[in-house]
Amino acid sequence: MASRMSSRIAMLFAGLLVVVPLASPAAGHDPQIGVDPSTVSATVAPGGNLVQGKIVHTAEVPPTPDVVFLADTTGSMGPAIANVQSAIANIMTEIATSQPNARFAVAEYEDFGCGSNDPFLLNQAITADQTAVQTAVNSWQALPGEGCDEPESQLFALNQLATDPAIGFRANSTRIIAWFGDAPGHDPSGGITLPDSIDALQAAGSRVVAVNTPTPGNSGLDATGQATAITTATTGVFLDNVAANQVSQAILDGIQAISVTVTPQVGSCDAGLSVAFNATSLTVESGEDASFTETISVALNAPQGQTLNCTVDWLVEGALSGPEFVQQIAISVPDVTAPTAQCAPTTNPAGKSIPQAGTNPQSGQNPDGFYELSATDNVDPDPDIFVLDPATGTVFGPFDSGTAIKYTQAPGATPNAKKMGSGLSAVAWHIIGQGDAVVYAVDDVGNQSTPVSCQVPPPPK
Ligand SMILES: [Ca+2]
Ligand SMILES: [Ca+2]
Ligand SMILES: [Ca+2]
Repeated sequence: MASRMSSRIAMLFAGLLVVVPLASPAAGHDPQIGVDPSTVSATVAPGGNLVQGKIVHTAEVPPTPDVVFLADTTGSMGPAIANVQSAIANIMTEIATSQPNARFAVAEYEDFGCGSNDPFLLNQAITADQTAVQTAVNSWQALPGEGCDEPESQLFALNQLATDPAIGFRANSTRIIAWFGDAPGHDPSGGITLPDSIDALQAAGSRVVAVNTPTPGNSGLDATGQATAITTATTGVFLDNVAANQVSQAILDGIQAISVTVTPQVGSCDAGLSVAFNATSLTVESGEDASFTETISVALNAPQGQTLNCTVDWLVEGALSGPEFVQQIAISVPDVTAPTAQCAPTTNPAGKSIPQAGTNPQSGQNPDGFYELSATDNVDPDPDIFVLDPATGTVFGPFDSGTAIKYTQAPGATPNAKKMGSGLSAVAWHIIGQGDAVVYAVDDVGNQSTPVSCQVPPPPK
């Protein structure tokens, strides 16, 4: 607002000074950012799942910030402007420490129809050059009489910041307007109403941090509810009744209090693996933690004996801020499927087919059976095959798939196995047992097949 009696204002201002303790720096905030844990390595059976907590530590400042410092530079604003001029370097350091790609711009407003006053002035477009920003902020002047009547032109100024390409916002930045003043705005101002201004700010995706600093004789930034309406509509922050010597701290506090939305985005997952979350997204104050519950599921038909991989990008404000926000999932799916064993009649070493083993003990067939042992498994290319004499419990093996055996059922005999012949084409073993042979296979993780019988006819009469 205007001020023609600066000495009187200064006295009144001094009487209103409130000592506010400096905020302790980032108390309680974990300096680590990113998703925790960032890797998941586990074994989950087909049809199973793994449920675990997932914490996303957000940075103190929203990602890729483009921050515009916007000041009411009319007559009453001198002490607040002086405070910001003295601390702007520290504000930028704090912001850039959290987000090294931060950029800044500087603008001011006074009023329409008030002499040479600027209803809006872009002092410095978006830049990474902090010295240029300091210089621009230093150019702010609150001269006695500037502003004329109490309301000023902030609605017009905010609309300009939302719509003028000259500001230079980056395409994927978090647009933050850090605005401080002591008086409400004309509505309309330069033809811009409060709803016009809000619409433009929303369309631009700008977040407004508003700091109201009381000065004598002024009704405040939010006197007509504009600051509340604008900060609410832009998911910003309103800080009320901030003493002039605390405005810079309030600007920083407000920027660090802007909410951010954290959204898990599942990248490419191997077939059979899926990831779900208890919430599509969560919104927290920047610098705070977003706590999700993650459920990793392995499909019943997932490939066994393999490690399935998946990545999850934890987006903050819709963008991936860095590798700390990428989660890697590696799920080992165990082989839970038993092999299948076969005991197929084969030829004797002379190449002569033997009669099929009969079920009729009186059939008079050959007492010896020639069999090829074989097994197949979903994972193990070479399951172990065992031959069991169920009458005595004697187990022979392991044998490789493709092994040919001669099995003789000899009730009363001592079970034994003798190597015979050589080479895969020959019958490799002669096994004697008291009962019909039973064959089963075991894969390399211990799954055991259903046993199959190799029926041997009793000796002919
Ligand atoms: Ca001025
Ligand atoms: Ca005015
Ligand atoms: Ca298996």
